[in-house]
Amino acid sequence: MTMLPDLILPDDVSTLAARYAEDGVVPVRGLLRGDLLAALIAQVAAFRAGDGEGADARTSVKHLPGRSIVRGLAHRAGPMRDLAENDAVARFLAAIAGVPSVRYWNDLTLAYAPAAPAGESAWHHDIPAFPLRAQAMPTLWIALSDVDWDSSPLVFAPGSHKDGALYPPSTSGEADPLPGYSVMPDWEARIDSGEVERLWWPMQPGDAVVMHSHVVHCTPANRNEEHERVSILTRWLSGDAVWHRDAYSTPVPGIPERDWKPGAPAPTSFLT
Ligand SMILES: O=C(O)CCC(=O)C(=O)O
Repeated sequence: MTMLPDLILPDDVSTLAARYAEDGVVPVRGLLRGDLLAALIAQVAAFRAGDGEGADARTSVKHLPGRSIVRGLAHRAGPMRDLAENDAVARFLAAIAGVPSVRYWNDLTLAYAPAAPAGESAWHHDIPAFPLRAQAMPTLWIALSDVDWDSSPLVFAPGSHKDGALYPPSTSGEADPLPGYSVMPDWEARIDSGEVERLWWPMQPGDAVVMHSHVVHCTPANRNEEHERVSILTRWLSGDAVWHRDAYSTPVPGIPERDWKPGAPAPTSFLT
């Protein structure tokens, strides 16, 4: 196992696990610090500064209005890979998700440009885009910059994971979802009526949340004029994971569709 001395995993996992089960998301303050945090920030900055020079099928950068997305940094040697391969992180996430084990399968880094009117991410949950299904598919989200209400906080509808409903991706624009999917509720109306809470946290670099694959969330555009809002997301799977395919599934970068056979077991490692 790679030793990561600047990774601080809380001892009180059962309290975090209970909150994850109830809300579908739980904050973990000060997960990363010191040299590891600095190295991750530097790895993201270096890849972006080269504008993805040396990008390949697994590791790439894409610029959208108001935000940039780096995919698959864990496929390069460096701190993102150390995190993805770290046994203690995997055990921690498995304990929160209530399964015997999880393994890394995907990562992305998001940078919301300062004072960008575009770039928000509408209410959605992540599961429809995943080409995999498993008992547990937690995401470990880590802030690499300060986050406050004006700088693209991650906002949750707590408990929205509980009924197992599936909603189409916010980008699908479909009034008629696929069979098995429900029309996305109006979460703002539910929040305004008091039926659902608007849950978010100000963050410092190194603070994290663990989020359930079904919990509904959104990210407002970055209104802060001074600084970007940067986060990394690593995604994890329990041992029972199988491939899945429908019209909303998106591929895992670098894995050709011929290797993506619905119902077949997922690879034991996505970091080859
Ligand atoms: O704003 C973020 O960091 C996460 C955005 C998001 O919801 C997603 O990529 O699924």
